[in-house]
Amino acid sequence: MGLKTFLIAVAVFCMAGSAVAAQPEPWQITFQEPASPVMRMIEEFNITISVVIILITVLVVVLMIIVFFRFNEKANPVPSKTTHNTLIEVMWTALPVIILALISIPSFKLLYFQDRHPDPEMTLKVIGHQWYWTYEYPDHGGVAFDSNIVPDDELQEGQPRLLAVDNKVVLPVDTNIRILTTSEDVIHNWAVPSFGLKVEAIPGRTNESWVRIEKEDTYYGMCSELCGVNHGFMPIAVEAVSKEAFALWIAEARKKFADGVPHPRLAARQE
Ligand SMILES: [Cu+2]
Repeated sequence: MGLKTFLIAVAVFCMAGSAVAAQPEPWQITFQEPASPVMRMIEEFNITISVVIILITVLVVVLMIIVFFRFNEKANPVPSKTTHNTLIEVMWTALPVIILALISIPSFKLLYFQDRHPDPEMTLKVIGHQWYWTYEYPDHGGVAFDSNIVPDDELQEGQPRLLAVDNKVVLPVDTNIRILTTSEDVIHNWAVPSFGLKVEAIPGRTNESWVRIEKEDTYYGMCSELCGVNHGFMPIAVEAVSKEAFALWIAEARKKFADGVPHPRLAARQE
């Protein structure tokens, strides 16, 4: 294979990972296409870290090659008796510390950016169960529903196996959405790669994160905390739609899931 053919093959391979958003692809090696500011920042951070890793690896390999050739028995029959070199020892202690300190700056920036949004426009509450998810829209009349996997024998055209669900979470694009997660049995984890979200759902505790979806699409994710035998069968499907389409959907959902009456749990809270 010529160099040109090889480079084209590599390019096609890399593009295959990013051509389709929102769900894993066969032979994918990179992240799914980012669809939120947080995931964009994670991707940038990943590039920064990769550059640091590559530079350090190259430096160490070059030093080792120099040692192999200059200080082997043949090239250097009478070895030096040197045991200490203060300057080098200070350098190999201080440099890694400085590199780590520098990495911590973008790292903490990202950590606080993804932690929570100061001014969310709406809230989605996610409740983990063995083995399905419940979604609540507390500021939209308490719409609440369960979301179960579509079993293999009921899959319809275009529904991805092990990822499709009966009731997708519908969310508006270009909206700062607070995500609250909790669980009613064991620890689950609500993870959607394109959003850069991986939030623990812990019984007796509410965790917070946020998302701002940038593009209309269907986004898939999975429970990412070992939670029992059907851990692999509680996928997440988020349908991101325009704000207008979301308003229509939520009006329908209020009839379909709650008959216009708030979910019992929410009704109790509002009293
Ligand atoms: Cu789970």
